[in-house]
Amino acid sequence: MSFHAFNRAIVRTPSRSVVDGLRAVDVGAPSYEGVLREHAAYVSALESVGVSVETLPALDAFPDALFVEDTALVFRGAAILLRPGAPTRRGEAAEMATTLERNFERVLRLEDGTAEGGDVLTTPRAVFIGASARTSVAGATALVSLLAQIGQQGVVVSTPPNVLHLKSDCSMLDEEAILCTPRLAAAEPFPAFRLILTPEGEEGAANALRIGDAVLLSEGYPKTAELLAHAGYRVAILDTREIAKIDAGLSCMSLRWRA
Ligand code: CIR
Repeated sequence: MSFHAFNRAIVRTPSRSVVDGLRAVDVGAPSYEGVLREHAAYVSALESVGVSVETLPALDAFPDALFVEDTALVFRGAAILLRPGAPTRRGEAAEMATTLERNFERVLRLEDGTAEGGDVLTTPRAVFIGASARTSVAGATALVSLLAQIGQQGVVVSTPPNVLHLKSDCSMLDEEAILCTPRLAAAEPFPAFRLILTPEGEEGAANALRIGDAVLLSEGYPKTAELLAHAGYRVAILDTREIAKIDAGLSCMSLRWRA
């Protein structure tokens, strides 16, 4: 069974408050209707590759709560509830707890430091955790211990400076290959993997999502799309214009696993 053959996912409906979502640079608020549209297309893309999607209700108190990836790590039979580093997002983890308990036999909890799922790249060999402004070294270190309890090897690496999350700059393409920005690749964080580098000016394409036989890629990165198609991947393009205004891409809107 291949590594990306996920068949279950959890997503959360965007709330009207998404217009107040966090952003590093303010290029204007996303439109609520636009975010809803992008989210619906994303869910359809997951379903089209055979994923059964559980949709949680919108949380108006948490503008960024649709980015469920940041609240937890999920594996077959086990999940880890995280502690988001953004103060306005901390409460999102508690909102995910009962859903995890319903879906996983074991649910561990991060108790020290902070960590967001966007900083975690799960691969067949190791789980890479990027220390960042959102994921503290204490959080990353505590996460390594929790991962060991469920038979996973955690490796702490650095998220490049001024980059939101580790996975803003990389994503798994298959068991052996990672799509990666040159600035992250320069630190050689993934020595055992083949890297496909994003072309200059297309760093935003790196937060792609391999799911089933498709690589979901944000619209607006034609060189990356061509590169991946040429390398033999089936590329499915999704519009992320509105969520990109609040620094989001394709991995962040779901928690995915093979049940
Ligand atoms: C944030 O700053 O937390 C949100 N506006 C975007 C989170 C994106 N999360 C992700 O890529 N895992």
